[in-house]
Amino acid sequence: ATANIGVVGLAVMGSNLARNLASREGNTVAIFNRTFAKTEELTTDHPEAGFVSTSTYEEFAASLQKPRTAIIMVKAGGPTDAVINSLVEVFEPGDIIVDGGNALFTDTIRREKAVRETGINFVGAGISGGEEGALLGPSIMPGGSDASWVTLGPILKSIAAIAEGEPCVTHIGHDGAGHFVKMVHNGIEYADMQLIAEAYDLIRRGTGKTPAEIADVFAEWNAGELESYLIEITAEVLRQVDAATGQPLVDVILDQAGAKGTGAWTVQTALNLGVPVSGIAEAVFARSLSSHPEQRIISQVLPGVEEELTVEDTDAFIEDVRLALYASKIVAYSQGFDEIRAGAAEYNWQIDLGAVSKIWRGGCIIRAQFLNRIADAYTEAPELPVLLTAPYFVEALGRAQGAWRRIVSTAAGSGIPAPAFSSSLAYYDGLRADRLPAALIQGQRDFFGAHTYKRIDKEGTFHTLWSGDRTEIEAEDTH
Ligand code: NBP
Repeated sequence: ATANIGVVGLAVMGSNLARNLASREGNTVAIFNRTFAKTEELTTDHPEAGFVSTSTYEEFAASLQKPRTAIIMVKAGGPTDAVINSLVEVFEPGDIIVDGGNALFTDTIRREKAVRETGINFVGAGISGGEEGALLGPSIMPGGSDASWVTLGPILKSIAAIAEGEPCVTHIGHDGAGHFVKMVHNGIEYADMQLIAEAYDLIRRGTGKTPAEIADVFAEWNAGELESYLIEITAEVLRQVDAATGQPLVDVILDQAGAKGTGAWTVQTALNLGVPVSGIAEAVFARSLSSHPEQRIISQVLPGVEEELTVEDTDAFIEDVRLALYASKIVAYSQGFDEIRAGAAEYNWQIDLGAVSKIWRGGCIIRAQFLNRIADAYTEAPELPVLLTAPYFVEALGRAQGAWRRIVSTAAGSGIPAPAFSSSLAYYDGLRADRLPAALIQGQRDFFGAHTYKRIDKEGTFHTLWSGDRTEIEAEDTH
């Protein structure tokens, strides 16, 4: 046995992660892939890595020092189960199997339980940062047991991105906690991308600026409070010119957004938990709407507004869009952290929300300056019920709300869809409202289903005899 760590699955993520591991002092990396040709190719292409190439699971296990540690980077779902089953056969109690793929957290909970029964440790670890992150330093969100973390922690810290001197990895919580947090990370990523896209669309349609000119706007924003990887790459994409046509690339890309499912998982899970992640949901739905061309052709018969948006003061409008984007972004992150808080309560995970925001500052797709503010908020008030009520965000929202309202009403008045901007504002106003029309909904529910209601002026549960004499009676609480 010569290797201290192994990687199974050598597609783009696994290869890069294996190379990252091999580049760190003291690591010898055993590699295995179902199709051996890829293992050979990686070994040949990267002699500097000193990989221990293996062609069977038995050989892979024999090459690892005990307790063995192996990271799986294969397609989520059935392939992951197949690899886990093969490793369980050749590993021994005390060994550690890490799934670094994008597993659904409930699968991770199931797998952790099943593997634990064999005495082998199983850790579901969310890894973000795409192929470049895997190679140079991703943000890593491991779940699993405290015992596994003792062994795994130093290895993961050595390969993670570094943000402000700290490695972007922390033990998130037990069993599926890491994959849960990675899922919400991706949900927030969907919202962030949709908000940026809406900002671009409004500026383009409102000011007539070219994509290259709008790239300059984003580059400028990237020097301020919106500084983030997604804003930075937005400028790059907008500046790109298509070699074949000479057009801005963004104008020749088909406007139908794809998705691999983690955004939908975030929303499905939030629905189950009863957490209003409306901004994230709108971002997922906006991608679905875009990818139904048959419905969008039909929609050409739908009447719109007479006049196109024309903006008088371009600079002021762009500043309004920037503030609307910032405020909506605060809402999206607040909703995402709310989902993590609710998930932790539901699944009994002790998740340090401040630590989560810190490990997202580097390596991952949503890395941003702004995450420092979130970390500060949770340091000051770890039990904060809603992130956006932290003093810093209250001030920022107060500063932005005028612009935010102007932009949402401009979009509606001009027939420009801005679903994430609009729903974020509606969420904000929902939280602010002294009274919500939920009272009327309770009345309706009581009318047709005798679902009962509470009163603001006395204890108890009540029902109005709607089909009788409409007097009120005390009732059993049926919600
Ligand atoms: P893929 O998701 O494309 O998976 C390809 C790998 O899975 C290959 O090594 C393939 O082996 C292996 N595999 C399959 Br498919 N079925 C198998 C089976 N039954 N038994 C053993 N191996 C099997 O690779 P990827 O894009 O590198 O992603 C790896 C994981 O990382 C995924 O879970 C993904 O969701 C996650 N992730 C990806 C990114 C990204 O930016 N791509 C970012 C973050 C996380 P073969 O060579 O023999 O076909």
